[in-house]
Amino acid sequence: MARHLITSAIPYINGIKHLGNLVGSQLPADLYARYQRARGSEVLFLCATDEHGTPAELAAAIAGKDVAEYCAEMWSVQKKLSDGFHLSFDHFGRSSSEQNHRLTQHFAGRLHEAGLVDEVMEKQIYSISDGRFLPDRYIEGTCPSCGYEKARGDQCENCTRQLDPGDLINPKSAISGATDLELRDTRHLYLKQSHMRDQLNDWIDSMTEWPILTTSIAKKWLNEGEGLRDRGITRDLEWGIPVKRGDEDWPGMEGKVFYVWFDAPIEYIACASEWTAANGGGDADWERWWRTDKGAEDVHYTQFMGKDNVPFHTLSFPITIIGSGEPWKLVDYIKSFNYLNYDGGQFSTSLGRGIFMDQALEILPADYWRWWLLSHAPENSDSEFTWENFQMSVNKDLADVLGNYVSRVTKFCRSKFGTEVPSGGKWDQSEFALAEELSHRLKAYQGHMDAIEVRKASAELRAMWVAGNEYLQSAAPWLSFRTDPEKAAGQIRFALNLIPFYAIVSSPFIPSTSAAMLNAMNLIDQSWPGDVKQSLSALAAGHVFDVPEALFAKITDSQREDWQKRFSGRRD
Ligand code: B3M
Ligand code: ZN
Repeated sequence: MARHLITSAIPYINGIKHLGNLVGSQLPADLYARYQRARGSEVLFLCATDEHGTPAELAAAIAGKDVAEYCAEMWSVQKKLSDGFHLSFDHFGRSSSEQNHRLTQHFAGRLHEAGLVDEVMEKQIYSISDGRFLPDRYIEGTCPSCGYEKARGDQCENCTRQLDPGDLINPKSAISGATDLELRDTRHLYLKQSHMRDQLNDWIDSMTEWPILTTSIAKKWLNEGEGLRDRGITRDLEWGIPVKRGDEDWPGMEGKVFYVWFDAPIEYIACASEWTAANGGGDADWERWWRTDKGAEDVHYTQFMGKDNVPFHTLSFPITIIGSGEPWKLVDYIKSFNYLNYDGGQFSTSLGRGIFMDQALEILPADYWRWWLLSHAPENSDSEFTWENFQMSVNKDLADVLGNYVSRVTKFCRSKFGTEVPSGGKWDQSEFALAEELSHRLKAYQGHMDAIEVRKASAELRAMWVAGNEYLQSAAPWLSFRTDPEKAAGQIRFALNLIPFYAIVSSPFIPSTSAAMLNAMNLIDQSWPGDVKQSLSALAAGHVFDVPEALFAKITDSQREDWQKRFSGRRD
C-alpha cells in the first residue's frame, strides 16, 4: 500500500484566512489527500496554525488579549472554519505546542553541534519606556518619501516604499508611543546557510519532477540574490519558542525566542507527534512517517503552499533537516501556487479586501466554493475571482450539469418505475460507448490527480458529467418509454448507475454533495471504480433509492449583485 504524507502550509494565527489563502495551500492539499485515500493509499494529512512572530503579538495587542489566550481562541475559530470547508486533516495542530518547542530546540542543538550556527552581535532599536527591543513593525514614524505619519519600520503602507526603521522621521514605539528609543547591542544566532549551498543544489537538481514554479523560485534564491545568505534565526520577542540547544540553556540567548520561520516548518513534524498524542499512540506511530530509520523510507511526502512560501521550503527547512545530520524525511514533491486575485485587485488581509472563509460559508455551502476555487486554481499563472464567473460556473457546472442530471434521472424513474432500480432492457451501443468514454476519461482524470494538475483534473471531471448529460439527452428514455418501456428501463438503470460513479470520483472536489448522492442511492460499496463497466452495474434491478433534494441552487442575478456590493469594501 502506498503511503502519503501530505502537509499544507500552516496559516498564520492572526485572523481568518481569505479564499486566496485557502486555494493556495489547504484546499488543494485536501483534494489530494482525499484522492489518495479514495485510491486506497495510507495517508497522513497535517496542518496547524502558525502562532509565533510579530503578527501574532500585534494582533493580540489590537484585540486587547494576552497572546496565548488570543492564539487559543483563534485556533478554535480556524479549526471550525476548516471543518466547515471539509478539510480532512488527520490533525490540525499548533506551532506553539510543547512538541514543537522540544523539536525546535532539538534541531537548534543539532545545528549548533554541526557547526552551522554563528553568534552575531548587532544593533537594534530599544525602547527604554517599553523595556524591550522593537522589531521593525513595532516602530512607527513619518515616511521620508510621502510624509505619511503612520509608516512602519519595515514599510510605508501608503506609498509601499520598503523602509528601515532608521529612515523614519520622528520614530516612536507602536506599542506605547514612546520616543525614547536608542540603538543597543544585541546578540543573535545565524544559520550558516551558505555552507550548505552545494548539498542543497544537488538535492534540488535531483528533484526533476518538481513543477516549474517551485524549481524556478528555488533556483533563483539559490543562485542569485539573497537566498543563501546566512539567516537570523532568533528574535528579541517574548512570545515564541525560547532559545535553547536541546534541553540546555544557550548562554547569552536568555530572554530570546526563535524566529517564526525557523520553528514553523518544524511544526510539520511536531504536528505528527501531536496527532499521536491526541490519539493515544506512541512515538513509533509518528516516527514511521518522519524518520527514514524508523519506517518512513517508503513514504511519499508532498507539500502544498503559495509561491511566497517556496524559498523557506526549498532552502531553509531542508537546511535545518539536512544540517541536523539525522535521518528525517525530506520532501519529495512541492506543489506551489500563484495568487488568486479578487475582482480587479488583490485579496488582502490587512486591507480586509475580498471574501474571507467565514463570510463565504455564511452565504453558500462549502462545495460551491470548493468547486469554483479548485477548478480555477492559480496553477500556471495568477487567476482572478469575479462574481460573474463564479455565478456562471456554479450555475452551469454544478446546477445545470451535475445537479440537473441527478434530479432528472431519479425523478423520471420515480414517476415511471417507482424508487426501485427497474429491471428489463439491456445495454445497447450507446451505453457501451459511454462506458468506454468514461473509462478513458477516468484514466486521464487519475493521471491528472496523481500529477496534482488540479485544473486539468477538474476539466476531466466536468467532461465526465457532461458526457452523462449528453447520453441522457440522446437516449431520451422519456421517448422510448412510450413505445418500448423495456428499453427505457434499461436506459434508466444505466443512467441511475452513473450517479454513484459520479459521486465517488467527484468526492475529492465536492465531498458533501458526493455523500448526499451516495446516501440517496443507498450504496454500500463506495470503493473507487476499477473497471468502469462493472461499476456501472453496481445498482442492480430492485435496489431501492431515494430522490435527493436538489443538490445545488442556482445563483440568481440579484444575489450576485448583492454579494458583489457587500464584498466590495473593507470587511467590518
Ligand atoms: N504561515 C505563511 C503563510 O501562511 C506561513 C506559512 C508557514 S508554512 C511552514 O502564508
Ligand atoms: Zn510613504
